[in-house]
Amino acid sequence: MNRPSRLSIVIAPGPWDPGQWRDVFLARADGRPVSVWPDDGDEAGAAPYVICAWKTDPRVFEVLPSPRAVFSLGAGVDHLQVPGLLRDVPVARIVDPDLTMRMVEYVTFAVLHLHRQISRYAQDQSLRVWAPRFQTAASRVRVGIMGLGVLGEACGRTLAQLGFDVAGWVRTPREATSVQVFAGQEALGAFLARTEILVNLLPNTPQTRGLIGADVFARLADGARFVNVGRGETVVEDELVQALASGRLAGAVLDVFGTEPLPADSPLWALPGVLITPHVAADSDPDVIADQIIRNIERLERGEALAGRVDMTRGY
Ligand code: NDP
Ligand code: OXD
Repeated sequence: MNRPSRLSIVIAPGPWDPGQWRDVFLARADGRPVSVWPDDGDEAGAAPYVICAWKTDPRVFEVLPSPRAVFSLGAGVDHLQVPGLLRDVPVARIVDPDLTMRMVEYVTFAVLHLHRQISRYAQDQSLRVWAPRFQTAASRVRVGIMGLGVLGEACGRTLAQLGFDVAGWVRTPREATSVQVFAGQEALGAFLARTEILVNLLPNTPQTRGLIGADVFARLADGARFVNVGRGETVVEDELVQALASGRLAGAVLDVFGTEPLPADSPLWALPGVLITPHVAADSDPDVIADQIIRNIERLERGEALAGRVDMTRGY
């Protein structure tokens, strides 16, 4: 492939505001052509071009089949597992301290919300009831994070600093860092048995899809609670509802769902002890994301390796 001196930029922002993304890229494009698909039509990519995408209509990869690279506008790349996107096209994702810190904030909030029994106190307040309850120290609470990648590792470090007893579950064996590490299917049982607050930060891949269901909930420690910030597809939602309704899970903070927006008739909305947020745990800040992608485009133009490159056969 010839090295292009200047790449044009096609943004395919799916459900996100196209105007905002056009503006942030135009402000940094330094004369490179910028277009939005499908708004600017199928001619958008005057070759050579890259595509910057978020949950876009996969047709973009059929009408613009030869991008020099595809950039996810977020950390996840499951939305890029689509027919039409050729296997040999390099794909990169966002790995950024701004996004990581947002996730650390959210997960710390969610674990503290569950640990400090806040939904019970909120309910008491609504009834004007003054009812102090025994509070366990963080050091006596075992948190388990499924997925100790860029985000899970950072969340684990902060929770450990707050005193929680933190472990993580990963695919590939590695040395323990700031937290204890369990690796692979054979270690999953031991990891779950010790876990009182389970945090899901797994990507959505063929191996993780539907992984967290009744069997996982049954193996957690008594009184376990659940935080889902990874992907809804990794959880069997009916079995989550059942585990919460039966008391197997004592509470949950849920940010991601198999179907988003979460349908109005989902039983999850009304379950006591469940806090729901609309996939906002670690929003992408368009200015930060565009800066990072432009730096990657410059790398591509210089013939250098992309930062945040993803192995799409592994799926994350
Ligand atoms: P990384 O790719 O850095 O880390 C993924 C982690 O998951 C790794 O530790 C990996 O293990 C582990 N993993 C993957 N597959 C398996 C498996 N089959 N069994 C066990 N462990 C597995 O991802 P990030 O930390 O950057 O992001 C994680 C996910 O968070 C994203 O994919 C996205 O879905 C979600 N996210 C959600 C947001 C929100 O707002 N709710 C915002 C941003 C991201 P190993 O270390 O062995 O490779
Ligand atoms: C992401 C997300 O993957 O927002 O960045 O979920």
